[in-house]
Amino acid sequence: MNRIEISTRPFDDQQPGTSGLRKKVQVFQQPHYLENFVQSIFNALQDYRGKVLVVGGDGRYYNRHAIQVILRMAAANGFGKALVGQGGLLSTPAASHVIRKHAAFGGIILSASHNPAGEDGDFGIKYNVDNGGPAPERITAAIHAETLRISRYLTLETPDIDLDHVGGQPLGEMQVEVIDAVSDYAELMQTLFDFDRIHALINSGLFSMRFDAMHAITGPYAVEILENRLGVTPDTLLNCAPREDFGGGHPDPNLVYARDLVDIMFTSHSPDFGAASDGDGDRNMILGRNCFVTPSDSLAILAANAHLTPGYRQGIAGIARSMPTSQAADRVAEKLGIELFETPTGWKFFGNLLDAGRVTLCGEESFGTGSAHVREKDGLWAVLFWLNLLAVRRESVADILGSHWQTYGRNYYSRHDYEAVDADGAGQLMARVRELGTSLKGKRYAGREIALSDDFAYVDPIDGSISEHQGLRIIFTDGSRIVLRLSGTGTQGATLRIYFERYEAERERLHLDAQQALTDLIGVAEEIAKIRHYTGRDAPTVIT
Ligand code: G16
Repeated sequence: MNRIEISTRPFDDQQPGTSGLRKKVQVFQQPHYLENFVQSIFNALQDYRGKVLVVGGDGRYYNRHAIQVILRMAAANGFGKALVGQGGLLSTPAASHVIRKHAAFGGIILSASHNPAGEDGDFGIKYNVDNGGPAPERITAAIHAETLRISRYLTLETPDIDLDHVGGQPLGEMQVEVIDAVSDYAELMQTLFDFDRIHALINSGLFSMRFDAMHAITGPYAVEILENRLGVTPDTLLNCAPREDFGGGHPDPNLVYARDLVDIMFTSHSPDFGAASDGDGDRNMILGRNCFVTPSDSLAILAANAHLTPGYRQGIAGIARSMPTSQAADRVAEKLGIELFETPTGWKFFGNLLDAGRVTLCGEESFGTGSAHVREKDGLWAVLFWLNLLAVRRESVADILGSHWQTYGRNYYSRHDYEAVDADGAGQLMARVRELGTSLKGKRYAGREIALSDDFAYVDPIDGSISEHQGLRIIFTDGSRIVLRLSGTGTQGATLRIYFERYEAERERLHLDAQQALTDLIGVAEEIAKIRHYTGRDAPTVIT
């Protein structure tokens, strides 16, 4: 079994984005492209010889090939052991759990999350560190620097290894262990939530639900937990057989891309509870009968009710949310007397706060919610959390949402996405608003006065690192906000995200349509940023 050194040249487009490197499959299929990035990861790391690397992905097209490449390279570079999910499959939260449980050195996760898959779809790769979470910016920057100076990579000349049977096999001097990560993950969930109570609710005859895995990685986990352990009937679970092309769909659990589930949930005979997860299992969408819970509200409700679950009965230390996420959770934190942190978009920014024990729950408007149990957001965890609340409170999702607003008021919230727009136009739009900057302060739009207009920067309270240019904020004196960002996860042109938020405390105004409640702010964003002009679009691609 020969270790070989292959000469290569740098690619200039391997800068990790919000969550690793995401590109079209064809880009990854260029000779040496994947290998360059993997070697650059290893080059950016130190002291990993003989240690354990976790490898797995969301099962999309190119997953199996990439895993064979990575395993050979890990062996050639001196890792002692690789833990691989059976079939090459690991949901992102399960990968995080495996890294932590086995005290691995780190992990390589193959996923482009919610982006479509297949030969013409997207692929992605990211590195997670030993706490189980995405590599912080100092490491992703070092990886990027390595991609720009790489001249050779190391691999082995060996046949493919068997990924489908649990057990160990040697690969050069490295041991490969194929593991059943589904049961590990299910057991972790059982320590956090009251499975007996959820089982009783599900089998009470008074409750019905649907879960949509969108043909992606969560399917096997949902079957094991919801069906085998909690007793839902098989027809409750939709699209639970993972496919390499995710059934041709766009596995992003939101009101547009999870349309089949949304249609089921918005009739007079809908089930009581509906939920979906994304390509790699870290996102979630929560629905009730004729009712959508925004991810921002979901975070606030989980925080306010955490004491009703066994895993969080002792209380939560603090809450972190990304800056564009609504401030609904802030009100809960205030009432509970705990800390609230506002971080840039990207789960990697939660890692230090979780490790330091400063926060227990984290959430993002981008359909991500999670806790200190792993260092990734976790789709099924959020579903089980909601089921636990429903089992204890025995109220409908809409009633839980309504009573939350009665107590805390409502943060009306929406995100408008302009997907795959011309990158130059989007850049010009952002430059325009950035230039307007502080000159907007004191100006009045739609009866509101601008209190602050800036480019969000974050100083990590644990390690002092600074992250700048994390989104343009226009904040009004009444607390309403417009935020503009360019997505760091798209693979085509640019995706412009505009976030709108305003707070309402009047009890009789808590049940308006969100778009109507935000009409003024939507108009102000057009007036300031000239969105139609710069994007060439009349309307957003996706409204959530
Ligand atoms: C990733 C990150 C999230 C982020 C989301 C959207 O999620 O892990 O933290 O909120 O992308 O990022 P952007 O607005 O830059 O597109 P995922 O589920 O795609 O891995």
